[in-house]
Amino acid sequence: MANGAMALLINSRSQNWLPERWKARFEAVCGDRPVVLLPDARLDPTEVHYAAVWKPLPGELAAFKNLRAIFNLGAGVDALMADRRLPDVPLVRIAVPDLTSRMTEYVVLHVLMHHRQELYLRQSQRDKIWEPRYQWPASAVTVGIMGLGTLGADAAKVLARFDFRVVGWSRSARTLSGVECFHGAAQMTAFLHKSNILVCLLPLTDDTRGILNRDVFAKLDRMSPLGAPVLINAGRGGLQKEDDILACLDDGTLGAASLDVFVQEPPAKDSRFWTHSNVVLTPHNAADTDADEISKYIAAQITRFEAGGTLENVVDRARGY
Ligand code: NDP
Ligand code: OXD
Repeated sequence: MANGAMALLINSRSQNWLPERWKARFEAVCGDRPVVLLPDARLDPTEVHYAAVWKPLPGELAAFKNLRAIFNLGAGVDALMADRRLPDVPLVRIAVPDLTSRMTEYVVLHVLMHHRQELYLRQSQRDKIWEPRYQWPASAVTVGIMGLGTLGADAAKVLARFDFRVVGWSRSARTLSGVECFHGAAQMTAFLHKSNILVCLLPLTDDTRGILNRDVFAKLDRMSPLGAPVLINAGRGGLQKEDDILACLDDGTLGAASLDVFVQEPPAKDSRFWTHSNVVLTPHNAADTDADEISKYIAAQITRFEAGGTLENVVDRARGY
């Protein structure tokens, strides 16, 4: 093949993905580069130069000896980082305005849901009770965002525009207008002490696994009109200690939680996350990836790369994100 092929590997167990639609979108933007949806027994693996993947099986990419780059069809690369046989070529993650806006919608929706007492109001409606509680201004509540990367920084900016007080926490020092920024382990407690609603948009790495635990929840500020703090996690399930979340909801350390991600997805049918009155559960769709936007993003990266330019949003494998 003159133009090395693009292999599309989408784990068919992933819900909400239509592999044929992705193939059609890639074909529309890849010019004369063949786009092959795997598995395809006719494909010679040595002809593949690029792979666009979502949760391939561990070791599956090792078959492609002439790969030049791997494009993850999502922002989080934890599943790929766990593959010990991942080819040593640039690994690119998704960072596009479309995905960022979707995540910001999710964060704003859930912050407002808790701030505007929607859990109480919906229950009141079901019980036919007309008992409004005082509605405090956004400026009385501090939203703490863990992870000030592509997604966290945008959510922080939009929440600040709503007049929430916004604080953020990252690995390295960041500066964001309207956001009080903290970084590193040494500043984590100071960050937590200020946060009433804790939003987690961290990647899952060796450093962040299990970071959402009782010790962290106990340090959140309880002095806002919300009373008990609220957790919103749209990062990854592996970031959270799920028994701690349930126990903290039960004993009032946490007032409520919005969870989009879980250690096991979907959670077991008998998991209390399905039925807990203070949990808002969504099925890992805070920010879906859009085939149109992402195929264009990847095709543009390949064109630039083949013209001698650099790939953008390449994962730093030592950091794990
Ligand atoms: P980025 O890589 O742009 O940002 C990651 C942020 O986390 C950075 O600010 C980084 O710090 C910070 N961080 C990483 N490790 C640590 C640490 N040990 N301590 C403190 N801060 C840390 O990622 P994105 O914003 O694009 O995405 C974040 C995550 O969101 C993804 O990894 C994915 O898991 C999840 N996601 C979930 C989706 C869903 O639908 N639920 C959809 C899309 C993404 P620094 O700035 O110093 O590098
Ligand atoms: C992602 C996701 O990482 O969908 O993009 O979770």
